[in-house]
Amino acid sequence: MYHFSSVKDVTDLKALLKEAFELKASPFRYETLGRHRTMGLLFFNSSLRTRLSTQKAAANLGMNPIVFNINDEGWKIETEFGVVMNGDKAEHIKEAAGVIGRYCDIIGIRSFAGLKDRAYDYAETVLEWFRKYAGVPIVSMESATVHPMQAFADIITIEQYKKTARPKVVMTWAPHPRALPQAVPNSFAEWAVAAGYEVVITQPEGYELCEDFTKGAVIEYDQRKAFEGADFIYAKNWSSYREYGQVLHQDRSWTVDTEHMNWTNSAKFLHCLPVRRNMIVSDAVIDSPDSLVIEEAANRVVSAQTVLKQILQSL
Ligand code: AN0
Ligand code: CP
Repeated sequence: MYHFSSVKDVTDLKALLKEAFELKASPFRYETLGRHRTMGLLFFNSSLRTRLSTQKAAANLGMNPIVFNINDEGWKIETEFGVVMNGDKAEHIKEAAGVIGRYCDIIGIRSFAGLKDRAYDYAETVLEWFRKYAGVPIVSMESATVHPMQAFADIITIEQYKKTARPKVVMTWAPHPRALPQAVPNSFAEWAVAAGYEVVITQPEGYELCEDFTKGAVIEYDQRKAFEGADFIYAKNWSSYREYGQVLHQDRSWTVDTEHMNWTNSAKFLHCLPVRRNMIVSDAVIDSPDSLVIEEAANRVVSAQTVLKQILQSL
């Protein structure tokens, strides 16, 4: 593996999962693999889990992680080409990527969708420029359209708790007061389908995701029907793809509460976090023994470490 942003970058998902469980059991087995290697962790946006888990994963592999909150601590970055830089942006992304590529052997980038220009976001413009100008492997730590480290951790968690070979996994839209990207649901859909699960996506009209990511999943607009027989409920809010970046409504009848969970086959509850309680999910559900959100977050170290190990082995 070299760059990492999609399940398409994985040649054998079953083998990668096996490796993930080996690393979960023995996190320090490869503690010298990354010796004398530097991992750059660039954050254009906020983070708790991604920042801490990826830093820990890199350290477990013997790498030296450098965390850089580029928006708060660096020069303001110009991302347009061919412009006269006479405003407040002192540094161009082309030089920034080139320089960081000289300091780091692998670069992780968090750069959320702007949710204004769909073509710009869906071209993964920032990630592409880093791929082009940094000259080292680039890992998405939630970029404009994908969050692969999260989706891989989600799949690890489902593998850990599933009771049948092919569980029914339901991803449900849930309300949120602000416009959120489609990165998490895009990645979860493509990884869950690739893992071979029965995948159902339920959402109100207007919240359909980009079809490139949902091929192989069933779309069911009736949330109750979707939940029937579910083994896992994966809740997430996202803004509209069609009316790009819009919050079409905040219908609280979609909030996952105990009544919703009673429609399922005693499903486990998943969410990538951070989560807004009593908007996305009721206190009772997230606090119940069926909620896996903390273990899911713990698995972020495992997913990051497995991916970084693969990349290190390809250098
Ligand atoms: C982000 C999102 O929905 O993409 C990050 C989730 C990992 N969430 C928020 O901004 C609340
Ligand atoms: N789930 C996740 O990526 O969390 P952070 O935004 O806190 O990193």
